[in-house]
Amino acid sequence: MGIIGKTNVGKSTLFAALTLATVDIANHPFTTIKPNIGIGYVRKKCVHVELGLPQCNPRSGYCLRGNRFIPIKLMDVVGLIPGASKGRGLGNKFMDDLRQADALIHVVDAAGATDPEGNPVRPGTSDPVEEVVAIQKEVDTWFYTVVKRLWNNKISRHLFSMRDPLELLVKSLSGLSITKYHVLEAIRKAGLEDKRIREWRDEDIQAFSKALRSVSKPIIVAANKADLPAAYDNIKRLKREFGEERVIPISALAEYILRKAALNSYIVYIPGDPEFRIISSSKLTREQKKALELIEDKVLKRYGSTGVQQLINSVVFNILRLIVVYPVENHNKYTDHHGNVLPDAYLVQRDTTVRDLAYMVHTDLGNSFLYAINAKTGERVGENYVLEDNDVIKIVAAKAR
Ligand SMILES: Nc1nc2c(ncn2[C@@H]2O[C@H](COP(=O)(O)OP(=O)(O)OP(=O)(O)O)[C@@H](O)[C@H]2O)c(=O)[nH]1
Ligand SMILES: [Mg+2]
Repeated sequence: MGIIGKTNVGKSTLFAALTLATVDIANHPFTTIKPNIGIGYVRKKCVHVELGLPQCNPRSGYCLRGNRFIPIKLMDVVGLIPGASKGRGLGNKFMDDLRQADALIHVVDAAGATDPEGNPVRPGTSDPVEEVVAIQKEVDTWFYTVVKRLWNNKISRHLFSMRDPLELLVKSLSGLSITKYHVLEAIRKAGLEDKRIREWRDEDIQAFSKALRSVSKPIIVAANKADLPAAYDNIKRLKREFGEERVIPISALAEYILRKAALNSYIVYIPGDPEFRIISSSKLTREQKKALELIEDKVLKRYGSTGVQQLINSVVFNILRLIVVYPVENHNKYTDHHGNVLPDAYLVQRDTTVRDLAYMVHTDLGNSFLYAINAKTGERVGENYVLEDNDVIKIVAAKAR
């Protein structure tokens, strides 16, 4: 996931809240000058609860009170200003870093406390709806520039000699984490199914890249600074304008403070929870107590959470529509050969087959695949079995020679 947005809106604060990494945060434009890369977690009820097991032993991520936290890669990039796609600000740099992203989190200043160039202004001054439109226009322009460049340098040259222009298109775009599915969807969305690729004109390429951006790098809006009263009405407007499920109100700062406080054992807080508990009030300074009270009052009571975990979950489960599957080696005990219970949780696409899963675990396992066992039912399943959410799977392969 890429974290994008105007400069000085809280992208790095969100990144730090999600990864607990130490990064530069400051109230002025262009604090971040190089991308930050880290690991955050999506939260899901762990299948060990459903299986009636006391606990699990994740190899990566962790499990807290029945909630499995599964790792995802995050990138916080430099901020944008109008004209970024033409090189204003640090625009050009931003663009290249996001090639690998499967989805984009667009952080906006929902309190309108920064101008279009990212300078601090009185909350309520700027319009976050305009900010969303302006920044997403920059992203689409960048995408078009990249596609057009590929078209001129790679695609157009071979378009007439290639038997299958679609394959050429898919291959040329693969560096942007784009699949054949994305390309076909974009062609459909742009209404270009009946037009031969060889005959596409510039406006067709433009419509195609706009559609391609939206299917291959879907954007969710993180309406940040939701703790400030100036954000309340703006959040309603953002939801009305861009859709209820595409706009998630968050307070990155509140989440950051809660996660840090939990790390220092001042409070008990599980990311995504509607509340926290103070462990020992005497350890806290007056300022710290005040900050926690404010978070409780202005954020948790109002929105039901800081919104940060909901944001990540929304991207993974509502937008990318991924499911979670657990490969195991012992299907009776749900363990690997060391006895670790449910050691791995994989986020996979909905149409993934058990054979695809075998390849994800290890190429050899994919190559020598014989059959699999659905650990919950004890049934044997063949290579074309399509995985379901929360499946626990043992893969049986031919012995290595
Ligand atoms: N009130 C409030 N302020 C926030 C919140 N999140 C971030 N901020 C403040 O916004 C300012 C900018 O935060 P950064 O995280 O550095 O913003 P950025 O988008 O990474 O900025 P650049 O890297 O400069 O583009 C800081 O003063 C933060 O404390 C929030 O949820 N609420
Ligand atoms: Mg930053």
